[in-house]
Amino acid sequence: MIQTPKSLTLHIGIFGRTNVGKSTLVNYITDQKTSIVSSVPGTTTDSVFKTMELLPIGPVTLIDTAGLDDKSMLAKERIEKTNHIFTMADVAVIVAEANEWTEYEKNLMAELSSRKTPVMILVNNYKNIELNNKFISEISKYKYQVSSIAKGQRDAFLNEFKKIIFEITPDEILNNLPLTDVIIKKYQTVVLVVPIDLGAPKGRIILPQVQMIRAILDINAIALIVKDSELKQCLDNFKMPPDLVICDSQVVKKVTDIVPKNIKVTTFSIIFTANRADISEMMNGIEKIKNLKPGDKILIAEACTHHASTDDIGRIKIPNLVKKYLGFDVHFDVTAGQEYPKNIKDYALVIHCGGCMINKKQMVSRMNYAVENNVPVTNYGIVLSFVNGVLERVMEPFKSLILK
Ligand SMILES: Nc1nc2c(ncn2[C@@H]2O[C@H](COP(=O)(O)OP(=O)(O)OP(=O)(O)O)[C@@H](O)[C@H]2O)c(=O)[nH]1
Ligand code: SF4
Ligand SMILES: [Mg+2]
Repeated sequence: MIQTPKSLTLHIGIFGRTNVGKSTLVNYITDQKTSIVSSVPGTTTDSVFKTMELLPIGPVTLIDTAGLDDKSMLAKERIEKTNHIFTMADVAVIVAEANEWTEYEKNLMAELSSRKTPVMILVNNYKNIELNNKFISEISKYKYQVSSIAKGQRDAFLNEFKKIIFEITPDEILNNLPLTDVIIKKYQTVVLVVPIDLGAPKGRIILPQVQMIRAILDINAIALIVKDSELKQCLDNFKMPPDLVICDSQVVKKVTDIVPKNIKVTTFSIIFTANRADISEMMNGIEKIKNLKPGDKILIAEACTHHASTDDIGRIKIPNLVKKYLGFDVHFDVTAGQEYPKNIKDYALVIHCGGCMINKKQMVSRMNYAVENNVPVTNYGIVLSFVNGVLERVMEPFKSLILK
């Protein structure tokens, strides 16, 4: 469990008015003092993330948020932080008081339903008020009433809580495999090309590659891992050609040159993006590259922060290759971390990383946000393949997903 990447856990957002008992509930579920509890409204300021195993669902991340009903200046910052959690919650729990369904809860429901986030309502029953079932039945059939300090009831509560969360979680989230059902079939052979250059982390293989190996094993296919320097020798040794070669985007040109035309090739980054975002939209972003003008601003968006190397893909390689392709200068900004800059409309294009550190919901939210602001989005792997003249070939395994 400790090893399961957070991006692959079900994200459960806990929302509700200040002082309604959200943090108490999180502590009750985790059986730990995960969040600070107090009778002062607005105690939780930064969202608190707690990952735990919740069988049969599997690993989940509980997100205790700050209430949004405080009108103070300080509350503004908290509200922004909680709004950010809407973008990543796969399912939501609204903690409410018995028989209190105010404008606040109604707005919360509207926000969550606009994001298609399934909701469970948890009524805090510590005042022992008999629940007027009617008011909540009209809103959701998924509800439960609990006093989150009643120790003797924790097991019964957890069983019911897990049952409801399991029921409301969409299947595609519960069985989220990196598109292996579209591009790889049972018993097929896949060669993974993993360059071990100076930029590679010492002593380990990076997360998207590890996740891909696991996904291939999960569908009973065969994974063979090789560096780009040994790829030709590896392919020459096959009696039957492999069904697919997946490579790091940075060696896509070299790999497509080596791999015979009858063998399909794509990149890790494209598989992850296709699994987590609208690949047709990403292809529209490529159309935009063709029409960029001198001086246009491009946003390189990375979903996590890391120390950039001297030949960093987002800061150095992609900007240089795009400028070379265009034959004139354009301006690149980099944003790293979970939020976009406020002036997103100033950009002609967003080039997004594979987003391996964020969940699918967040990746989709980030894409939608740019598109809603009329800024086309594309992806690292797609851009690198495009400027290297091999886009058509690496997109071939996904053609059933691309809308013309
Ligand atoms: N007696 C009793 N008190 C509870 C229960 N749930 C919450 N409380 C109390 O209600 C107060 C607020 O609880 P919190 O869990 O801090 O509420 P919150 O929703 O996280 O509040 P903010 O972080 O301010 O948004 C605390 O004093 C809790 O001890 C309960 O089931 N029984
Ligand atoms: S920058 Fe993006 S692709 Fe790279 S590690 Fe972070 S989230 Fe993953
Ligand atoms: Mg709290």
